[in-house]
Amino acid sequence: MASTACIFCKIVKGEIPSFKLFENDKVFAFLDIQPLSRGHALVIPKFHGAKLTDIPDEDLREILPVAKKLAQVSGAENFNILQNNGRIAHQVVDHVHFHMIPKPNETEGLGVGWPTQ
Ligand code: IU
Repeated sequence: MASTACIFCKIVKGEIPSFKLFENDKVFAFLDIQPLSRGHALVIPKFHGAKLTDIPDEDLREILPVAKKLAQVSGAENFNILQNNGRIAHQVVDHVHFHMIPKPNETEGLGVGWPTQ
């Protein structure tokens, strides 16, 4: 299930530190280490698979509600949910991950209960 070589599996197991935002039996969420904006989060299945097509539905269906909650907590009115599959599609880490990328503007507040990055 978990891959010993996978960096995101190591993050899930706590072998590599991360800023954890959420965890349950199937899902783990943490702040991206190279954020495109403040609050840029990654939501991943604990099940190891490189591409969306490798992940069982029962694990996948737990992901979007977490991404939705993180978007709500971020306070961002504008945000992207992004998920890349394969090098040509800009996937760098071969463990499925959904980006939640807040798109702040000058008027909306970001950072309700969130760290400064
Ligand atoms: P991509 O969809 O595979 O291109 O995105 C990979 C993301 O994983 C990218 O935004 C990295 O900053 C992020 N990341 C991370 O948060 N922690 C890590 O240890 C590694 C990559 I490696």
